Amino acid sequence: MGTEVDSKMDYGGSLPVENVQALASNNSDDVPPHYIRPELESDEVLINGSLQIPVIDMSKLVDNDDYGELAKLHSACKEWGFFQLINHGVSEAVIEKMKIDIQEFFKLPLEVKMEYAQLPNSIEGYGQAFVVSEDQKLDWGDMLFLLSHPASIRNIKLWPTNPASFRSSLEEYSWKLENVNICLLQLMAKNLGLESGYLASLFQDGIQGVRMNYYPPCAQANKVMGLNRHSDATGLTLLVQVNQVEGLQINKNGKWVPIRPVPGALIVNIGDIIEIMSNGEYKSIEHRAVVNPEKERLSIAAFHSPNTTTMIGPSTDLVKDKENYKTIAHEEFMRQVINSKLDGKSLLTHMKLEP
Ligand SMILES: O=C(O)CCC(=O)C(=O)O
Repeated sequence: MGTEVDSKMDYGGSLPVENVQALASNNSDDVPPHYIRPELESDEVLINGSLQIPVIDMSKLVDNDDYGELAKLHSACKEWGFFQLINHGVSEAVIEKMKIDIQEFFKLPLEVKMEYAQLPNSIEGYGQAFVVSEDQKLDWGDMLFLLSHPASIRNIKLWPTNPASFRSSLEEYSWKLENVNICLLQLMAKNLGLESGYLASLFQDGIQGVRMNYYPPCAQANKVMGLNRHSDATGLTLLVQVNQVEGLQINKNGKWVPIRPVPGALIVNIGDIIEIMSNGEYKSIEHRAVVNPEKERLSIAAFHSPNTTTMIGPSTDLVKDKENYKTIAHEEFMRQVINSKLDGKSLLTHMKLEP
């Protein structure tokens, strides 16, 4: 495991905010006004289960070069920007160990968790992200965010040693997901008509960050948001829901679709960088996490970005008639992401070239 922090990764941080788990443990029905979002009342949420994202079988894609499954993957990336991946090759044991350890971590007393608190000007560690002003609405959740790949950028002091197996669980989990990411990028490149190694080569020594989310129950669950609507700024995100409590919703044609995780599946979504690189053929989709009135919810999202030397812009092979997005340096792109609040697809709007 790496022990150094690469100063190139210090792109900015978040303002410190109150710990939500501690706030929720007061057992009061009163929720401070800066968590209450009146605009949620008018949101349309589809009945749970009435519409679901596609399920893609990785074993069919890899072993048999199954053209039907490849076509299904292509359409999931174009039409949904989200899918559930089954038979992905990451063993249940690896995922379970990670799930158990992160649950144990969030159960620790606040003062122990605070040993891994975010440092000023960095989003790594225990705390919150994307808080950029004193008067913005806050999310009803805490997180532990760690950079996991490449090993040289890890800030190992922020990797919990309690529970004792946490570091090895995350090490193994993050490697396995890194492999799934590369494999999916090869298949997507093929589907886009690019050379199959094109996207994978940009992400091969790229940055992987793992965000572990803890959403406490909230007496006014329908008025707060665990994680506000956003698209992921990165390439591909691989997400697992840790316990049985659902809460992920994706935006489809202006309506919110609650996701029902298939047991054992990884939930995959296209991030802004893949939307940009595909010149808009694949779409990053807005999603959010809602809160349960009675039960805590946890999730683990692994984000994958290209290596730091990559220019973020459309692949020239996909710019047929029109280039739809600007091209900027990866460092500049990341700086913009980390210093913005989570607000739908606003960052991507800045990257769009005029029609
Ligand atoms: O908790 C979830 O299901 C969603 C998490 C998420 O979107 C994120 O961490 O960016």
